[in-house]
Amino acid sequence: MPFVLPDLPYAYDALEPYIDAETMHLHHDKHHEAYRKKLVEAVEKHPDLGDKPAEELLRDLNSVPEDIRTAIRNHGGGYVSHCLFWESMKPSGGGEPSGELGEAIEKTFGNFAELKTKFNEAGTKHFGSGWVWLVVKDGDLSIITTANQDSPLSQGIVPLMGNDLWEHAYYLKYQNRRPEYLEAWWNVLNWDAIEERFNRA
Ligand code: MN3
Repeated sequence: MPFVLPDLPYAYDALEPYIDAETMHLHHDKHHEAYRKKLVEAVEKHPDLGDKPAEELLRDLNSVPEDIRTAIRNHGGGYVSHCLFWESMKPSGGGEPSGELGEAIEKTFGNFAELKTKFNEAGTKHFGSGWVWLVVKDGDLSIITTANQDSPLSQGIVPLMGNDLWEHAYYLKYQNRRPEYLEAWWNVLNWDAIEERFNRA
């Protein structure tokens, strides 16, 4: 099978109290697994796609055979974005990034607090399911949201970190209080991983 469900890089309850263990189990074991499974089913219809990484398929959706394009967009997007999501968090995370990413945040947003405010606002205002992202777009940092499981990669944009705005990501603990979940998320961010992504971008 070409696409595997990565193990969480920490225990299911490691992000408590910000993200509860039950949500992590459902989110990783059921939701992420469902995207992975449907991505595999789609790709299996076109053996000619070979072992192309999902990221590559998403970057060039127009070259994906039409009969599976929507499936790749939805389930490939879901598969890839969730891989990035788990890696962007860690127990006892949070704080502020330093180094070149820290400097770029100051240059673009003025300061870290402003990045956080703008990111949370964008995530709160986004209607329905989707993601809010910190990305590198045309060489600069930017905050965007995408609908459903659409990946920034399909717009030629490099995602550095993204928070999941689907209710499955927060409803058990936060119910309809999405802003509270968005605020709490900053306590579990793994800035080392995000900085590394920035340095590669
Ligand atoms: Mn999700």
